[in-house]
Amino acid sequence: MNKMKKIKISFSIFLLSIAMMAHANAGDIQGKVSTEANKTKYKANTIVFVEKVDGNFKPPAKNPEMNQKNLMFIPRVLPVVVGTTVDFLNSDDVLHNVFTPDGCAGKFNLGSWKKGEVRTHKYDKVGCNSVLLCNVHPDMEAYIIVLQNPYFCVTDKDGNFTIKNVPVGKYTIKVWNEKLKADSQEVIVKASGKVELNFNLKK
Ligand SMILES: [Cu+2]
Repeated sequence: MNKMKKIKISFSIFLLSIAMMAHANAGDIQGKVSTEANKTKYKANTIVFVEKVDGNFKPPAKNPEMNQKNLMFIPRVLPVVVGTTVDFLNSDDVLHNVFTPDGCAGKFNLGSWKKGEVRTHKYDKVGCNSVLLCNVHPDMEAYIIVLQNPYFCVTDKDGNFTIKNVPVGKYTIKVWNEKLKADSQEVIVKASGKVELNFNLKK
């Protein structure tokens, strides 16, 4: 083997090991939330999250949006990393309001505003589960949950969730649902592969 070829091969091995290391430090936590037969509509919009991960996590560069459209808050539930500012957008032709009676979120009332306008609120208390209401439309309701880290997921309509790229370690995984009992399980994320995890939530 000539010298050039040797160098090329060792460089390829070097690149390959870097690629493998990037994947070896984290894994996905994947599973399903199920409920009692008469509560299946609550499988969706369950927040599954890692309670505590070492480190400090910054809020996302772009503020997550809570929309008011067709007389509904969209999304129904919004998990955010502590310190996140949420944009409240009115997409309807009517005036909407946003307020919360919950102390952990500062009992704010942002007033009322028209279509296309955005007002904001910063969520800075980890563990705060607060409701959002509109004083113009009493049926409107949504929830914002403030978490320590960005390793969270909202279940789809069938209760499926995947929390991606969780650093290797031992964690408590918690679930939050607006109508069902909170639950938790311990998991170990290893350097290889996925962790399977299922929850059966009770009223
Ligand atoms: Cu409204």
